Amino acid sequence: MNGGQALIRSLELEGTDTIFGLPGGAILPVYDPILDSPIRHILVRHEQGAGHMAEGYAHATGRPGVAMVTSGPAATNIVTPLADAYMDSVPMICITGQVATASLGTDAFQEADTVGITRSVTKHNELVTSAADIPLKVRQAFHLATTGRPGPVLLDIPKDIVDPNNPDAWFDWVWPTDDEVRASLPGYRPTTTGHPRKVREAAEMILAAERPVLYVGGGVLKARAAESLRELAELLDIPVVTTLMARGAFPDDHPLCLGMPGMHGNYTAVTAMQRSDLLIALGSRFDDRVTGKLAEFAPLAKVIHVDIDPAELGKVRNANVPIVGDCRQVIDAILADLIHLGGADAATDITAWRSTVSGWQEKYPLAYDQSEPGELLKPQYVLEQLRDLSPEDTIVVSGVGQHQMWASQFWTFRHPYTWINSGGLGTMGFSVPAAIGAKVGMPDRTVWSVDGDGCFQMTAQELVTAATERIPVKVAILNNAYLGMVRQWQEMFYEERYSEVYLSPDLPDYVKWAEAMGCVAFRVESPEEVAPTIRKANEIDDRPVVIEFRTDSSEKVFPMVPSGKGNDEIVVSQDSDEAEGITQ
Ligand SMILES: Cc1ncc(C[n+]2csc(CCOP(=O)(O)OP(=O)(O)O)c2C)c(N)n1
Repeated sequence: MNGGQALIRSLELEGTDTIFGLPGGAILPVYDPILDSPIRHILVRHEQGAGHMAEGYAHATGRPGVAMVTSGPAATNIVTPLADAYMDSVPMICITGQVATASLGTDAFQEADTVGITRSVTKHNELVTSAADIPLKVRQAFHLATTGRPGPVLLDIPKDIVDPNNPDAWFDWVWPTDDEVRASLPGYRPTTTGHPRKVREAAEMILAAERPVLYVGGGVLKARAAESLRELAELLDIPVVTTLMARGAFPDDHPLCLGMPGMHGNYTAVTAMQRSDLLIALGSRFDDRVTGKLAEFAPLAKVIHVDIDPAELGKVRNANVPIVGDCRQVIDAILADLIHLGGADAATDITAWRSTVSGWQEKYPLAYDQSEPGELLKPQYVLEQLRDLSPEDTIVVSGVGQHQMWASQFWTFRHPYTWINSGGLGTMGFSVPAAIGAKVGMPDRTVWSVDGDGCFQMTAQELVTAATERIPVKVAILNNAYLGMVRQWQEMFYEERYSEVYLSPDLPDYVKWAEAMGCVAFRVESPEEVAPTIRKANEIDDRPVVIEFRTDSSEKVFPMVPSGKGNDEIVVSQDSDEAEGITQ
C-alpha cells in the first residue's frame, strides 16, 4: 500500500464517514484514493469553511470532525478554525499537505511552516516523515483529539511520502492495536477518575453549603455528563447556571435552571454566583466573560473545581477542592458519596436560598420592548418565533455578536448538543459552515444558523457547498446593517462615535445572493411576516434556505456587565442608566 492509500484507509478504520476539504498540489496523492473510498468528501469553497464544518460536525455528534487541505495558503486558511477548536476543546483532525521532504526549508512553492504556525493552536501537531508511520500517526491523532481534554490535532504530510511514484512511499500495511497506540504515547495519560479523598471533601462541602450554585461549563457536554448533572442538581435541589458553552447541558425549562451567567448573562444567574457560598464548577474555566472583574467575582464563595485538564485548576480562581477528572465520572462519584453520607436528609436546608433565587427570577426576567407598527423588527422577537416554530430538538448554530447573545438568551435549550457556537475565540464566520457540518453529522435534525449580517459576509460562500451537496441547512440573518456588537460598545463607551461599523442594509442584496448560491431565500421586514416565513422555511428540506430579517440597529444586548467592571455592576436593561447592583 502507498502512503496516500494508507492515510485514507486509516481514516476509514478510525470511523471517519466525512472529510471536509479542498485539494491542491501537495495533497493530490491523498485525494486520488478518496475516489475508491466510502468516505464522503465535501468540497468546500474556502479552507476556513472546512475547519468550521469539521467543528460543527464534532459539536453535534461528539465524534471528531476531519478536515483536509493542501499546503501553504490552504494550511494558513485553516488556522482560525484550529484556534477556535483549541479554545473550545473541540475534537478535530486536520490533515495538511506539505511540500516534498527534500524541499522543506527551501521556500518552495506553497511551502509554509505549518507545524510552527499551528503549534500554539493545536493539542498536538506533527510533520509525518515516513509513509510507514502513517497508520500509527493517524491512530495517535484520533486518540489525542478525543481523550482527556479534547482538541484539534494536525498531521502535516509531505507530498513524497504519499506519492505513488515514489518507491519509498510503499510499505507493508500494519494497523497498530490500542495498546500499541497507548504505549507509543508514554507521556500522555489523562486522569479520568477523581481522587477519592477530594471527591469525599467535595461531597461534604456540598452538604454543608447554604447558597450553592452548580457552575456548569462546556466540559460537562464534552464528558457526556448531562444526565449525571441532572441527578446531582435534583438530589439536593441546587440551582444551575450554564455558561455559553454549556447551554443545553441542563434543560432551560427545569425549575433549577438559572440560564447563562456572564457579561450578557441574566440577572439571576450572575447574581446567584456573586452571592453564592459554594461554586461547584464543573468543566468550566472561570473565563473572564463569566467572572467580570476577577477581584470582585463571587467574593464569598468557596470553590469545588472539576476539570479533566489539571492546568485549569487554580489557573484563574483558587479552588478549595480541586479535582482532576472526567466530569461524568467525578459527578457520579460525588453523587455516590452524597448518597452514602445521607443525601438530602444530611444536607443543610437551602430553601431560603432557592426562594431568594426565584425572587430574582420573577423580578428580573429577560425582557425587551416589542416594535411599534412601522418600525424594524426586534431581533429578540425573531428569535422567540424561530424557537417556538422549530422542532424542539433543533440544532442552533450562531455567529458572533449581538445575535449570538440573543440566541443564547431567548432560545429554550432542552437537550444537550443543540447549541453550537464559537465561545472562546469568538470567530465571526463560524455559523454558516459549522451549521453545514452539524447537518452533515445529524441529517435528520433541523439545523438553524442564526447569523449577523457582518458574520454572514465572512463565510457565506459555503452555502454554495451546501446547495451543491444537498445539505439543507437554514440560515436566519439578523440584518441590522451594522457590526452590531461593536456598535453597542461604541454607543455605550465611546459616546456614540460610530467608527467603521456601518455595513448598509441593502448591500449586498441577501436574497439575490442566497438565490445565486442555490438557496431558497426570503426577506422579512414586518412582524406579521415573521411566523409564516419561518414556517415556509421549516418545510423546505431539499436545499438550503436563507431568511433575511431586517432588524432594529439601535437594539442592544442586556443585561450587561460592562467590560472591566465587577458582576455586581450588572446593568439590567436599556432604560436603567445606573447599574442595578446586587440585591441584598
Ligand atoms: C473574525 C472576527 N473579526 C472581528 C471580530 C470582532 N467582532 C465581534 S462581534 C462583531 C460584530 C458582528 O457583527 P454582525 O455579524 O453583524 O452581528 P451583530 O453583532 O450585529 O449581531 C465584531 C466585528 C470577531 N469577533 N471576529
